[in-house]
Amino acid sequence: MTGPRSLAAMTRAERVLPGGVDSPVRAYRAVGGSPVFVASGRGATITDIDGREYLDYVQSYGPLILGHAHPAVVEAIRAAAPLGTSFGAPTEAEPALAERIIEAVPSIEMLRFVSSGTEAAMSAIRLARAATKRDLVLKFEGCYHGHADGLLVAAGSGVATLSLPDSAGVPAAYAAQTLVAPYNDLDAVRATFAAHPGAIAAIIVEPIAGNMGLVEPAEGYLEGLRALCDAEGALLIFDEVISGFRASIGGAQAVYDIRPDLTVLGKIIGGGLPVGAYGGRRDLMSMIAPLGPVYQAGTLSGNPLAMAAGTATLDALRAMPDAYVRLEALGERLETGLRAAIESAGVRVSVARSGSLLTLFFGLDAPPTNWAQAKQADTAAFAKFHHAMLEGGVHLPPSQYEAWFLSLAHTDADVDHTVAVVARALTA
Ligand code: KE4
Repeated sequence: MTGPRSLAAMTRAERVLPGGVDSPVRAYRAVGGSPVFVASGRGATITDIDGREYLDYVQSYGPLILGHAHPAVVEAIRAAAPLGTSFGAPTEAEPALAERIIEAVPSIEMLRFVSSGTEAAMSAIRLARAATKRDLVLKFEGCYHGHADGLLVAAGSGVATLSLPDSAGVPAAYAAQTLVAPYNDLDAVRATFAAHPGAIAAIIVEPIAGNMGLVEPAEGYLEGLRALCDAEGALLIFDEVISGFRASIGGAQAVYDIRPDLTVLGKIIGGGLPVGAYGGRRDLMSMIAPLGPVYQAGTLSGNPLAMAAGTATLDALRAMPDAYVRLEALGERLETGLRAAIESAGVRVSVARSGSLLTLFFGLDAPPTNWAQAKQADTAAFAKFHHAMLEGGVHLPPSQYEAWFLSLAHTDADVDHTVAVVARALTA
């Protein structure tokens, strides 16, 4: 039950913030009830303003691969702050972080920092359109790339038809520049290119999808996208805002051995502070102002505190040679425990996992491979489960269509405790 201070805080927040929040998912509209307000986080746990502690699998939706308030990250911010919080002038902190990203992700030869994943995706698409002199962009149902107008679109009636706005305020003309196809369906991509020959600037894709719940790419899917882009003269943009530095130190592109033309990053590279980045082939990035004709700018881009937090995060990851072995082991332990709990509860719930990302799909006998399948999930059952987990002291993303995020601060005991709470919540 949400505590009295959180309830009062929500009443206060709703007077001044739409829905009382600064990002819609946080308002619990998908699960009902009123959100807990967080007072603090440390490692794998958060404490709400009523003093209740929770094991946390939201972890800010991905940035906190080290867990909350990691000492190295806090110290980096503490050291940077007294020197000044922002200058509007270059600092060495920017190439310092950029060099670390470029070293880890070979397809990125040059990059530009921005302040969110949305800004990064929006800018990468502008660059792709400039480089190819084409206007159309192909994205996939169930993938999310931030809230830039052209990306808030729903699939048109047919696969190759132009899209419709999926948000108020997006002009039909903007939406029509974006095509939408089902994820994990290469025939649909072929059909889309055939319907729009020479007109598609780029494909943008989450190589490991985390916004319809966790959906992995089918065998050969990413390779197929790469080949089709090469054949059609379109650019391949990997949106690794979630998977970057999470799937491996080189992201999903290293795991699947695919070289995209451009990569979109965010979350982990900022260590919990506002950072996004887009980068890739030097010939493409050299088109970005002030070098070239593609304009993009930002007052707080490359912010020194955010650079410090991101650098500390990547340095901590590099200092742990077994970081990704550990994350995989934690994920496997959690998955194994959840499967056993589901089996003994005799409920229709399927488990999807990729490394430290996991989703339980309620009402589905198998993990979905695309949005059409994912949207069949029993969201009411998920909502009931979410509240039972909260009562049990486990804080999950309040949506069937988000992933759980494990961190290096989670322990085997945390995972085992989570499984025990799940076992009770499934039959609550
Ligand atoms: P931001 O603008 O929120 O930093 O990044 C947008 C974005 C881009 N690409 C991918 C693959 C993303 O997952 C996101 C944002 N992720 C959501 C959670 N799935 C952020 C949570 C929220 O919107 O509050």
